Amino acid sequence: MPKRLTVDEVHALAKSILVKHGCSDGHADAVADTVTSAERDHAHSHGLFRIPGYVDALKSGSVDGNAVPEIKELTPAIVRVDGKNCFAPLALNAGKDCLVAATKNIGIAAMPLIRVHHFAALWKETEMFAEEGLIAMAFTAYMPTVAPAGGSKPLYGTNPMSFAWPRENALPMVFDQASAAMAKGEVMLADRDGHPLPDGVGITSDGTPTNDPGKVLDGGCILPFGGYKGASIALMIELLVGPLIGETTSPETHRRYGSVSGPLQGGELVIAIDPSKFGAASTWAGDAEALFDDLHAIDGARLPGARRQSHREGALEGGVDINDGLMETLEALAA
Ligand code: NDP
Ligand code: PYC
Repeated sequence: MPKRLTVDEVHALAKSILVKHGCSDGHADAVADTVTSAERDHAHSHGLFRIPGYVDALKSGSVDGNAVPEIKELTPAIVRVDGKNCFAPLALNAGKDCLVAATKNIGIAAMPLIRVHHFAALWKETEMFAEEGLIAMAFTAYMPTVAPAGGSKPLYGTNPMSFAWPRENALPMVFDQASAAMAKGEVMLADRDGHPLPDGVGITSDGTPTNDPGKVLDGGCILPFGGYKGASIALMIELLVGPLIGETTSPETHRRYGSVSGPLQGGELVIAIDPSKFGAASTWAGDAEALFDDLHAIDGARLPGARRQSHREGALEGGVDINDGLMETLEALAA
């Protein structure tokens, strides 16, 4: 029987491990919030499963668990956060209010984050802006894991993007998807749990299609979602979170920091939009709801994010099950 923890216990466990391994209270709290939200929403590939990687990064010194992120207004619409080698969650929190203020003032604003180590699911990072009434998009890259269209060697990161749309009487609509056919974290969970991958997710080191997650992780690579279309989105994300903001692309991240385990230094970009400033202040929300109603009128269709959000209440009331092996690892890290 897997061990069941309350959401508060998940947070306390994550935070205590991070503090023990060198994180300040603020960083430990911010990462624990991220990990706990993932467990609460059954996004297990980016929940407690990531704690050993966060600890590896602290132990190797690649991440500074005490860094104080620095905010700089590059223009009235561009608020840059320099994480100074910290985990991304506290850097994001540090810049949040400035981005919200700039967006509400100008209508559209962006927050590049540099020198951050990102290891999380991206939906939380747009949902938090939708909770402030803003539309938000977020992007980050990783290290070479995904083959470009036509190739069979890893080049792009699994490069997620998230988009959130605020709603008046419902949770925001949020999608969050890797530009890979499957996030690497999901491939790792399939490997751990002995599940085959669906067709079209991965190839072996010699380019042969495989359903074996172990072979994908051992020198193979993940394919982009939707062939060349997903590959172009992966490329766009590399450009937005690398060259545009003065951070590394996935291949460059690998060249510089590839020998380190856990989350590697890189960039993130958040773009926020104030829907009340685009000329449809009194209609945008209702018109969007009409579209959502049209979608729901189609049998079998649902909004992205709805499955994830549907787990929330149950987890807050009844807790979440933690995989046995993972629990042992976490207890050892906490001891
Ligand atoms: P999925 O393919 O599981 O889901 C992608 C999106 O599609 C979700 O918003 C999901 O909503 C939605 N969706 C799934 N099925 C349907 C459906 N039938 N109808 C409508 N919408 C649907 O996720 P990925 O494997 O692509 O990514 C998993 C996680 O990994 C993400 O949170 C991502 O941020 C994270 N990641 C992080 C990286 C990093 O560098 N930090 C790199 C890559 C990934 P729902 O959840 O409700 O099913
Ligand atoms: O699941 O692909 C992934 C991932 C990369 C970095 C964090 N998560």
